[in-house]
Amino acid sequence: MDDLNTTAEKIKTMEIRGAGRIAVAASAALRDYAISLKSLPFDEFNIKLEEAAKNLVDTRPTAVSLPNAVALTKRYSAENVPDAINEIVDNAEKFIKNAEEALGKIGKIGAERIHDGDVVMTHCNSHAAISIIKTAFDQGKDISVIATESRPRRQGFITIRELNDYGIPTTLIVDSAVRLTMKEVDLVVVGADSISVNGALVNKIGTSQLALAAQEARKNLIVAAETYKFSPRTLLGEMVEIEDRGSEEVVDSEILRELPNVNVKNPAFDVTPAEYIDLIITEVGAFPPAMAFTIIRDYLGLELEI
Ligand code: RI2
Repeated sequence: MDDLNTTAEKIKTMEIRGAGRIAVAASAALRDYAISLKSLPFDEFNIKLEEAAKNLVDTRPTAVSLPNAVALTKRYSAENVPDAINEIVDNAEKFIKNAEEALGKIGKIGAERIHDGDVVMTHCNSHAAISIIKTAFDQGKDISVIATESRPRRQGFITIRELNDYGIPTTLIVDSAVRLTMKEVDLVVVGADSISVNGALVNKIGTSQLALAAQEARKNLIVAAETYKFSPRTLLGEMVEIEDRGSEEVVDSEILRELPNVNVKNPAFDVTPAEYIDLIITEVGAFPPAMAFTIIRDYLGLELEI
């Protein structure tokens, strides 16, 4: 279970992060773990695999890409270990290939929404959102980006480095400058950790602030999300859990020790209601958020459980 535990730990500590990358890493880890169980009797194999799946899913609660990837990878109908392993390996290869191809497709579809001369605002670090921005740039459009810092972990720095290296003119702002800066923006593009059946978006804390400011300034907000970022469990009434992370991400523990009456709250995600979202760009097309149920039914299946 060593490699699996290592991957689980890297997801927990955010060494592996980003809803898409977490999903791909979990699928690969489960595949390799299943292969390592090849000499076990079938009933033991089943138990170990369930434990491993739970171990991965429990690392971070919010990005539904993680339980979706695990559920899609560990599905098998075989009743013996070698055949079950073959199915799991096939599932993982398929999931990882689709996830990689999805980014290119999302880029192509989403880039249609970016026009020559546009200023695009983005938040945090989303590979799907960046794929749209890079594709528009590759098409020769003269665009620039405003990227938020994304406190507390400042994933905005990953974004600005990536855009810089690609040659895209980029301006970094602190999160609290979003509303003031919105008047310069033509389009907001963000990623997704989860999308629920009512079309609400769960994404990095502060996303809903971009959405509010965009709506006030009459600018469109589009979401870049692979179909596996939609949450089938929200069909059963389940709410997406918002991850609370440690206070040390926000303020130095030394400082906090001197402030016994101060409590720090560090929610990592927030919810943007569907009415603030213009379109969700997936690898199978651009949909209004009201079509979330259709995407869950047609591309994930209603019985997806872990
Ligand atoms: P991609 C990230 O979460 C951000 O919230 C980002 O918008 C989302 O995952 C999707 O990222 P975190 O892992 O899958 O930084 O598009 O907490 O890369």
